[in-house]
Amino acid sequence: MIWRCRDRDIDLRVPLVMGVLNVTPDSFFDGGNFASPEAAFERAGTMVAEGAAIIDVGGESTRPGATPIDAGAEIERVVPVIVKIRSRFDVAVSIDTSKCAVIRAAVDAGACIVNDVNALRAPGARELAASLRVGVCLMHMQGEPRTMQIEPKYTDVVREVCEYLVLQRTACLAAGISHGSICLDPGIGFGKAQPHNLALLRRLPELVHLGSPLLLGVSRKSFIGRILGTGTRLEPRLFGGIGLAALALSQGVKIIRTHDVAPTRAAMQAVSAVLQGS
Ligand code: 8Y4
Repeated sequence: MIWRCRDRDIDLRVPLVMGVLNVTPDSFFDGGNFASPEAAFERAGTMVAEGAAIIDVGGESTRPGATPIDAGAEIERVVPVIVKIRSRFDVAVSIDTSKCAVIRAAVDAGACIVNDVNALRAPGARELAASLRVGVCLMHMQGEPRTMQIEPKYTDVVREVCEYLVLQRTACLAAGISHGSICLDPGIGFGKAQPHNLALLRRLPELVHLGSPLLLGVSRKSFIGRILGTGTRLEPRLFGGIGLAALALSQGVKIIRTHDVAPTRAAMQAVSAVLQGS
């Protein structure tokens, strides 16, 4: 299984880590925020050394309650960091954005993947991704970041997430994006209550069955703190997240998006070694 990302063929026969790099002066600190380009670049170097195959660069916070910024400001934040990462490391860079102008600038700077929590629903985004031949990650979200955690509702969350992802994938194919360039993501925590997140993680094979590689982000998310009853403390969330990454991998997920590259990579290598024999 190969993920075609512009000039890069990413081999997904082995599971990969996507390292989170937030280039945001966000006051809601999750340990993944690096305001200056220098600090962000240094953090990227650490994640590459720890075994990240992809660095996910984001210039706008997508968390609940975050305030949006304009494309110009977002470009100013992410482009210098992408250029510097690509000049020093042979690593794939994904751009975490929904905006066409940011996609264009980031790919021009050296990004080869678009990670869009809005699944390329912005006008012209699918056509742009098709013309750039980038890899795309289509993520499910109910509602929009500002209000998505106010009473999320589903009849069957797994069925509805699957239907949404298939619909968005079909629209991408119609716009000219190659099947081999598409990966899917259930969007843990994006318009989901606790039982919804747990159902998605319990029934990942139904998402794997859709036939595109699956990416999953659970790292440091609040639903883990809720499981553990440890509030906002990061360390328990880290350990819980490692367990969930192992669970996800054993169910067929190919890419784990995480703030904690080294421990996630070790857990994945261990799980991967066992799965080799199956
Ligand atoms: C604490 C730590 C509280 C982290 C909230 C968070 C995903 C994603 C995000 C994901 C894909 C986040 C950009 C949310 N999550 N992209 N982005 N999949 N594809 N929240 O799960 O990390 S940001």
